[in-house]
Amino acid sequence: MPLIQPLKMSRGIQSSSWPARRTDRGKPGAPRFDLTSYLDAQTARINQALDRFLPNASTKPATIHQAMRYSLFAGGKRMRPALCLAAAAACGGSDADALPLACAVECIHTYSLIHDDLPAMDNDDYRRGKPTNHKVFGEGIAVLAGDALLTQAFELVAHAKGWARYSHQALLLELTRASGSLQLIAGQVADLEAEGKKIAAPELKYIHERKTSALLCCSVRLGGMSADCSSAQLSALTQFGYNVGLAFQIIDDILDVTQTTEQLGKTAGKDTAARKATYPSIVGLEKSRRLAGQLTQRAFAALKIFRGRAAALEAIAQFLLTREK
Ligand code: GRG
Repeated sequence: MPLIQPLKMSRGIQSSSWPARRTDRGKPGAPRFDLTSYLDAQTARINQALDRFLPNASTKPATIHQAMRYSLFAGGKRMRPALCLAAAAACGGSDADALPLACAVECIHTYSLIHDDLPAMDNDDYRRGKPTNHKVFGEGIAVLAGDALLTQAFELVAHAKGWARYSHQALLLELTRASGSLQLIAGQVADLEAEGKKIAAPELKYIHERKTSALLCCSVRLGGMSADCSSAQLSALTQFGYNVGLAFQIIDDILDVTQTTEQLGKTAGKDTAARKATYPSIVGLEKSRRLAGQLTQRAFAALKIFRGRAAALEAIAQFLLTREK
């Protein structure tokens, strides 16, 4: 039995159910998981920890610390750190132990967005509902703010406890592999090189696996590691994170063509303008939605091993499938 009621996908997700509200879809009779309260509480916890870990805005050189904090606290959804904490909980761990790793992932994610927005990359003026970092601080400082956030992430790993099964070396390898030239950067390179070209679905999947899924997957794996999880639990989290990551990027591509700039807090319609290959452009909107639903079902199936302790992971995956921004 899947942990949450399966979506009806015989003819794709029905338009009346798309997009759904920000709530979970529990089994009939099962206690409802209040995702809104959960995410609000975790976001506050993550923001507090980030604020504590980062040099304050007046620390010399103040410009760089202001620029780092500007993007970090601009109002991101905090999905990667929330997933990290939820994975820790599924494996019997604590928020306190997982927080340095959750914050590390958010620092890497924010760095990637700052650099992605630069004129040399996607050249965007708007992110997280605000002018992009380089628009406020200039290109030089934006490059450095991204570099500093990336470096900060590794310092945060050093603040983690280290566990019997997972040493600091294992944690560092996890983060460096997900964000290095074989994953996050590889995805971005392939994305840049594919611009304006016709590519097929397997190449697009290659990009999504690296550009998006790798860091999402790393987030849940690090959460599990912070709970000294078993290898079976780590494999389950890997399956979950991989599939949620792929679904996340398909939804992101759908939202790019269905939502407005105001709704998204970032420039809508960028993919079409840049002639980027996306699932909607290759297979159409309905099939893209169906694919994202199927990937989310696979993610749910991976959670069976946690026997009811993965309610937060499940609810976040459902929310990511039905989100509107
Ligand atoms: C090293 C020069 C250099 C650049 C690195 C790797 C990289 C640039 C950019 C990749 C960034 C990217 C656009 C990844 C796609 C993943 C994605 C859809 C990000 C948006 O994530 P959300 O929706 O954003 O979680 P918020 O703002 O809510 O955190």
